[in-house]
Amino acid sequence: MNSNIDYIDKIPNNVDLGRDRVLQRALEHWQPAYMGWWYDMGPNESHNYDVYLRTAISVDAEGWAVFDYVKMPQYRWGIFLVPPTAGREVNFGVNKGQPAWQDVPGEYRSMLRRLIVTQGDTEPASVEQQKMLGMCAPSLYDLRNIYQVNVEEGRHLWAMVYLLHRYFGRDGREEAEALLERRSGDVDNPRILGAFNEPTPDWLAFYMFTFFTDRDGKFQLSSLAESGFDPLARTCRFMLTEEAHHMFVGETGVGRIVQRTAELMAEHKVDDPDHVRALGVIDLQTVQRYLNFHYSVTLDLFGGDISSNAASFYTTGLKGRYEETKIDDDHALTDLTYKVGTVKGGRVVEEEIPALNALNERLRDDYIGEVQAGVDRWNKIIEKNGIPFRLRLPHKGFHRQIGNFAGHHISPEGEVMTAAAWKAKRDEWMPNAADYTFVQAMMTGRVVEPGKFANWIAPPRRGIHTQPIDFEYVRFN
Ligand code: BYC
Repeated sequence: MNSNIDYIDKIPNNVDLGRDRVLQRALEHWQPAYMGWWYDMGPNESHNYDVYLRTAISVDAEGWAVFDYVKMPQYRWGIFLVPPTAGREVNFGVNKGQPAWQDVPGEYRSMLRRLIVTQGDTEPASVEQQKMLGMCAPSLYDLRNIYQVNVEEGRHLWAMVYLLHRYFGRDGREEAEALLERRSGDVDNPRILGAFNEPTPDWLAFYMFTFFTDRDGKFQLSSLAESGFDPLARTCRFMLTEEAHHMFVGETGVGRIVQRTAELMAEHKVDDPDHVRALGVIDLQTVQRYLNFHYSVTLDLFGGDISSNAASFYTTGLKGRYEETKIDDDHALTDLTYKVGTVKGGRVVEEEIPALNALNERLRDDYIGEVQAGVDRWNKIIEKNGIPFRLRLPHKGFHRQIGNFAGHHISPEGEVMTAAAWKAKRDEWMPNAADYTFVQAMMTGRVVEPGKFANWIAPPRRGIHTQPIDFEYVRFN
């Protein structure tokens, strides 16, 4: 890591890294620490495998997704920003109409750094959460997909570290180091946001995570892609191109589990969950409980329903709304209101609050719309097999730890309950110890024969990047 040639070869980039001495020096320290973190916390026992991965080597159509066998420690984690838009402006808040900032506006420095650090912290966290799952992958296709997700989360960490190193000097470097020191679930030094400290103990949890939680990533990155701080906006735009595959893995993963279960239920004419489990597949009630859990912890990731932080991020021009520039209003939100849910007199009611303070809630609502469409697609699979069961999203207030609903006990139907009544129902609504034991017992070994799939999941409709489903996506050496 000490010649210019190495940088250009090993770190594909479009930020002129070969000539940026300051950035080079910062990376000289950070890159070995990153590799140390990858060897420790990256996918277990995977370092010598050849994995059929896509690597971004440039931002154009030919370069952003190059497929080949790669050993993951040799993956070329690169630094890419979408090309600048000439004349781009700050598009919202009190600075609307100013030229977009190419440097950090001094008065917003700490707020901006905090946003970047919070975003950056989620990326290695998810790799840590998924560390052990390769050991029980249902197929080579799925194994390759989780590794793809993992290396790209690694690259997303690089994207945020680039911003910290390039624009925040010494404290940026310190924050970049701390990103490699926190650990998902650690009691003393946990990851910043709640969901990123929850275990991802099995593949159903992994697919739920990539469907629900990676989609929070999509909505947060989309809001940051509106930022008046142009380097952040351009970085996040490029990250979004990669995020799409992660959500695809989640949606099709849950979809394939649901499909396999529904097919066997129809074939054997059973609907009792115990009978379904006896067929070696995951009953739909358990799928629903996992859904309830992952949906609710992900809703928390959007922050409080009423947030002065969110108002400041917006007013300053640092973080916009989802598709900000497509919205037809004043982009200042001064006199507008927005409805948020809250608990009053033992019931969930809605109240109007200033739209500026409701930006987290608004983004959460945008997210919920997209999630509902995915659940509808899962239900189509069940319906097609003639099974009357339907998956559904629980009430927004169900099992919340952040915001207006935190501290209340709300059923999936939206009924406010006593703590004792809620707790008595908890194991019907959320994955319980027996569910985890059952699901994990099903996922003890790894399926390694090309084209073979574990009994509990249907094969995908097609392979990756025009390869057949029975392609050798991972070679174990
Ligand atoms: N857990 O004003 P409030 C992704 C804290 S996922 C713990 O309501 P704010 C990915 C909050 O920090 C996308 N703490 O919230 C997915 C604040 O603390 P301080 C990640 C929480 O600030 C899968 C206090 O509570 N990106 O990319 O408006 C795989 C009051 O909060 C939580 C981002 O999140 C929580 N859930 O909004 C890989 C974007 N929620 O200041 C990757 C950047 C809130 O009192 N982050 N708190 O110490 C943000 O925009 C904001 O920080 C948040 C919170 C939306 C997260």
